[in-house]
Amino acid sequence: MLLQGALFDLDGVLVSTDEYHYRSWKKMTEEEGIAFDRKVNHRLRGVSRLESLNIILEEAGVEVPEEKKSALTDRKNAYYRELLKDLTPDSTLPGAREMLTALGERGVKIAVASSSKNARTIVAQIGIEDMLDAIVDGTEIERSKPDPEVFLKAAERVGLTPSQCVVIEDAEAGIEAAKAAGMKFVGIGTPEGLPNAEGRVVASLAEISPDALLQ
Ligand code: B16
Ligand code: MG
Repeated sequence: MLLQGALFDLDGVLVSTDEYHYRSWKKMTEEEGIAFDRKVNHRLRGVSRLESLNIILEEAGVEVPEEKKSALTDRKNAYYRELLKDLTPDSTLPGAREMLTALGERGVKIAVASSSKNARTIVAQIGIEDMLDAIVDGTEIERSKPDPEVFLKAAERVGLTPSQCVVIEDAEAGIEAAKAAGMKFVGIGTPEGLPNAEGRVVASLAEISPDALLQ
């Protein structure tokens, strides 16, 4: 029996906004004299904005009073939203658009399940709204990945049970969330970058067929 729902993470799976996140965190941390590199950035995949800042500060050994944190995350988000203006339909990652089309033709329910509060802007910029049955984003959840909340909400939104859904994720936190939700999963990236995906990893959506994804 093939699965009936595909729940896609957004950043790093359908579109490479992960690079924009890196560049905007880098700009803000450089201005503040806070150490930050790509290795730390990898830990931010799928993690909420405030939690991302906390990870950066912890890695850099810097303490910032709670009340000052929102000024830093707001500034990072302003830089990030400026970069988002460059997104076009051509910005979708290899195989993403083809996969959404093929799944839609098979009658599979498709949702975007993202920790990002900017997810709806991104979806609109890359022009995939019409291919989706639901979007659950960072504004609708209380607990970000690895908590399963975003995926459970997305399954509910498309009228399916967790066991009928596959999650497609580029983040360790997202794979953890899929497992906690009781869903199948496919990792996008490398087996080393996603150790908890237990080898169920492909480099991009161009490397897997719709049927293989649904098995
Ligand atoms: P925002 P995803 C996540 O999106 C990103 O991977 C993560 O790096 C980011 O911190 C998070 O969204 C919050 O994003 O600042 O736009 O609300 O991978 O879950 O689609
Ligand atoms: Mg992601």
